Amino acid sequence: MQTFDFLEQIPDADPTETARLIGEIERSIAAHGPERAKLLLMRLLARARDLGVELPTLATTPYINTIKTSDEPTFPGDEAMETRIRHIVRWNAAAMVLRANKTHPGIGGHLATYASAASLYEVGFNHFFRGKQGGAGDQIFYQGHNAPGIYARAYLEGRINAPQLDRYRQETAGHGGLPSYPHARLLPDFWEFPTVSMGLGGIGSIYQARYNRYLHNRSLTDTSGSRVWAFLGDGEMDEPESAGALTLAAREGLDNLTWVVNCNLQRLDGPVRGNGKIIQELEGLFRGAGWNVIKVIWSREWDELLANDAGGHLVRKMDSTVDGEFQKYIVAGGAYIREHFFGPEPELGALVKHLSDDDLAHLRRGGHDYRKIHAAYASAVAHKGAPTVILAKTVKGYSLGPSVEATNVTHQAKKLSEAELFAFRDRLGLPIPDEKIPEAPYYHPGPNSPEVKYINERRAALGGPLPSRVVHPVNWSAPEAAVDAEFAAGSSVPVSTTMAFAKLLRNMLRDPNVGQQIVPIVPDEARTFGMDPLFKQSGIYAPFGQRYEPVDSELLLSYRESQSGQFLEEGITEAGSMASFQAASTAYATHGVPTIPFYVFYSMFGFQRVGDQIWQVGDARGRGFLIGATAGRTTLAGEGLQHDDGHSQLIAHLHPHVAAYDPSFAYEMAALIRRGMDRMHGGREDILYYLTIYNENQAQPARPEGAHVDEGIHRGLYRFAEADANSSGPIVRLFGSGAIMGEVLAARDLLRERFGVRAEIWSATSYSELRREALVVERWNRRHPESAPRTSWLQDQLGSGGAPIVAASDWVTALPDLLAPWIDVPYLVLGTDGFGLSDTREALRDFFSVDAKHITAAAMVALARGGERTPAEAATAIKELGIDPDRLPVFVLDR
Ligand SMILES: Cc1ncc(C[n+]2csc(CCOP(=O)(O)OP(=O)(O)O)c2C)c(N)n1
Ligand SMILES: [Mg+2]
Repeated sequence: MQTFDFLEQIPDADPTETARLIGEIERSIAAHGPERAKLLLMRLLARARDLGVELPTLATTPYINTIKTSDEPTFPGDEAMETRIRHIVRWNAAAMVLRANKTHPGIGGHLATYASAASLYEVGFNHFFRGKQGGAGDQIFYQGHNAPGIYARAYLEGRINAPQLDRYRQETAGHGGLPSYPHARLLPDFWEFPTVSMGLGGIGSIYQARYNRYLHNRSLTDTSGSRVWAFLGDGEMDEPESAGALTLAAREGLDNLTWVVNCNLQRLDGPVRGNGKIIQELEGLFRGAGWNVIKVIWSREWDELLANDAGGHLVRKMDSTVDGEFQKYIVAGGAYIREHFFGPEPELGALVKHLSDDDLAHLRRGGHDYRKIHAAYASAVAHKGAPTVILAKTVKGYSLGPSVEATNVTHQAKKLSEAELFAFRDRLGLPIPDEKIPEAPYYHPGPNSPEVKYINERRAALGGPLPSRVVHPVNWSAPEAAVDAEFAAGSSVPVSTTMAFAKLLRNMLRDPNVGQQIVPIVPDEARTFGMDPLFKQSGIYAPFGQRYEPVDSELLLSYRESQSGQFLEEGITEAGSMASFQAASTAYATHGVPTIPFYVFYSMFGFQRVGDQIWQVGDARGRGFLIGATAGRTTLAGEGLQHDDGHSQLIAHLHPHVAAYDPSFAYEMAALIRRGMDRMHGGREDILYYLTIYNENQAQPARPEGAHVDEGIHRGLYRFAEADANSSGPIVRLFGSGAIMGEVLAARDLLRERFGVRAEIWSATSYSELRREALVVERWNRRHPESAPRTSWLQDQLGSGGAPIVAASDWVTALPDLLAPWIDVPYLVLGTDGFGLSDTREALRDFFSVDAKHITAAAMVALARGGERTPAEAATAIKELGIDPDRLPVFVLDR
């Protein structure tokens, strides 16, 4: 309960007047009770607000519709026709799930979610959602489990055929199979925004609306004709990603955003808030965050009852009934409702005396009433200055019959008995012959039927069918040579790859070809990465500009916010940053604008923190660059366990759309970025590049000449330096990457100077890409045992046999081990398995055994295994290098 003690600190100019007013309220409470006082106070609030008094908003309002009946606009459609259409869609949505599960028991699918949401979508499709003819149209995030309903509607429109419906959840046959949920990766002409991982649709939609504004404010395209709609479940609102970015939407005044939360009061296991009221809870949450809230709780059948309830008994009962009871009323039927909802108070009983039990059971929830939904959508679209959420109360499994409707098992229902199917058909009034019912046939009234004509006319008037994903052809010009020419020359002044990246980014932002399309995204770390000078150059995006003079305004490189700012400085939200990344990386399709996001973050807080969103971007067919900065378990010294990343490269390998690279040198990084952009926008590959960059200053060599270098950087491996031809001694091959390349180069010197061993240096830019190609080759060989075996880039570069290999990196040993099946010489891998800890770089590299001396020792052992040195010589080397042979490996410490 809120306390009002603070009031005593505010001076009161007229205590007598205050006392008089309080006395009035006290008298009213004494005479009429607290309910009337509540009403009086709310009336006073409303009047004061009309008179321009700014008052804090009430977090919640009574449990009734926000829009009063007399304010509802006339429903503009043919309601009877739209109801028939909905009935057909309902039937087919259920039929496709039933048929799929009959043919393949256990294949899955959902009946109940769409059954509750059908009207919410129908009103959108018939009256609000704008298609893509003549512009980008609206962006719609469909709640994932509604997919059958969305397919069924496309079937009625003639965009999907019956054989396709029959291949729901049977995708491997190739074209025609329908994915379980909205997956652009799998059905790229249809779905746009992946949503089914709960919460990601919510945060994604907010940043999509925000990105629409960004594109507009930066004059990259006119997005004023687009609205973002997001449909979420009430259970889904528990996800931090659903609720976590609400304030951003309000702060930035995103009135181009409408959410519809389908409040069917149930999630998968049971009630969302059986002991409370989810709609009220969400109302408080959204209003507190600054959203416009519209509750659609009751259908038109309740209007009359509410109007006749002079004593306020009905509202009171609505307010005090918990969701678990509301769910029970649906299951238990009219007599139960009369007894338990209207029964306890005589005034309530009197209100419904004229209604039969059946009538009571048909008092609908507002989310099933076209008129109420339309009024809410119309009001949302007209609302200025803030996003709107519509909290629509519905019944889960609505219309599917008593075994499904509002039961606790409704979410997973995939079957209806024959009797239930007959009843369902009768309820929907569809002319499906009795003998066909057992096979749950699809019903289509024919392409020339009034229903199909109607929906197609409605969609034509609204700009074409939805969902649909269109990739507009864009003219792509690669950056000019000046952008990265300087990196080929190298630098004798030690610089980190992070500094080099900041320089490259600056150059790209100035490039006439791609400069405007680059979208730098940072979660409050630009200074850490040396990117803060770019704030002044490019500006930080701020929809309302800069309303203050920054503290550093005197300085050359000040903090500059601007409406046309290019930087997305997101604040401390990796999830928000990834949502921006998704919007930016898919803008080539959504808006036909090939923006190129560079999301730069602490590598530790990337794949493991927002991995599901990176996966989602893969589904959405995003194109862009993830830059994992401060990478490496030992290179980010001093930060310790929660910061030191030694495994994101391995996680990245598991994301099929991600090409992951660990460049050692600035020229490699520059080449990778150039090639990456070209693949994404020149070659139209829907891929992400993940580059890890480090904060250790190292001398940057010049780029060696040679085709093997050019190609090897991208394939994942090339020989950076040959063994010294002017001396003798056995040869070892050293693989290095990232900052550990510095240790590898130092090991080369140690080996030569102290042990008479010559080393070849190989730059392993991507173990991940090498393995992928090797697997493709291996698969071909496996399937063609009689043909001459093909070889991969890795095999071609290494040849068969030859010098043993030592691979060292700042990553877990499993990363270089990805290549083990294809290496036929001794292959020793050094890495950073285990938790990180804080210390100096030097100490950490000794601790994890990835420094020059450990690489040297491993090289001696590798030579011993290859027979070019004796085991005794290797043991001596270990001793001479000061390595304790019996120290336990890091990853078994403290187990
Ligand atoms: C991140 C994540 N966790 C769990 C699930 C599994 N799941 C799918 S639907 C669902 C319940 C959804 O309830 P609600 O959001 O209320 O949607 P409704 O079907 O009731 O409309 C759950 C837990 C998921 N899809 N994603
Ligand atoms: Mg629900």
